[in-house]
Amino acid sequence: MAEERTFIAIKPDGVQRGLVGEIIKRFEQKGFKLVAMKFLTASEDLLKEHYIDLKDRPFYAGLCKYMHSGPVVAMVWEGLNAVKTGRVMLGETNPADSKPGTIRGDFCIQVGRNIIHGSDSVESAKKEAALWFKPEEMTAYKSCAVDWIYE
Ligand code: IDP
Ligand code: MG
Repeated sequence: MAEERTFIAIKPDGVQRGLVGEIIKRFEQKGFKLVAMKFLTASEDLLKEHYIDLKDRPFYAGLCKYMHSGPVVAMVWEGLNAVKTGRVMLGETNPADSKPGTIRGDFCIQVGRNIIHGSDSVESAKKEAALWFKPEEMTAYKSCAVDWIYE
């Protein structure tokens, strides 16, 4: 159970606004384990595939363009309920509905510039991690804090 993984990406606006450290800090401090991370400007093909479920939405093209407009920080984080808890830490899709204390609630205003992505299910987390990372880019190590985070 503590091995559940979620795919998190700091979007180009989060990078440009200097929020990379703040966002990584929140996942580290929560107790989640960093499994994989890279900094890249994602190709349009990768982004179209990443958001393929939204291909019929009117904002799909603009979303892919926004995500391609600069570098992103792609990450895989691991821990108990990492997917669901990750989504709680992000806040609602629309920052206007996100509570203070969440990443979107604290740092952004509009849905089209909501600074961070997080997988919405264990299944999509697996798909997304495999899309963004090669198997050899996923690390394997034991966190020294694990026995102090889990009972
Ligand atoms: P999520 O990121 O919270 O999972 P999704 O519905 O999967 O939300 O949408 C993916 C992304 O598409 C959102 O994070 C946001 O960047 C963008 N998006 C969603 N709805 C709109 C919209 O109405 N206008 C513009 N962009 C949107
Ligand atoms: Mg989504």
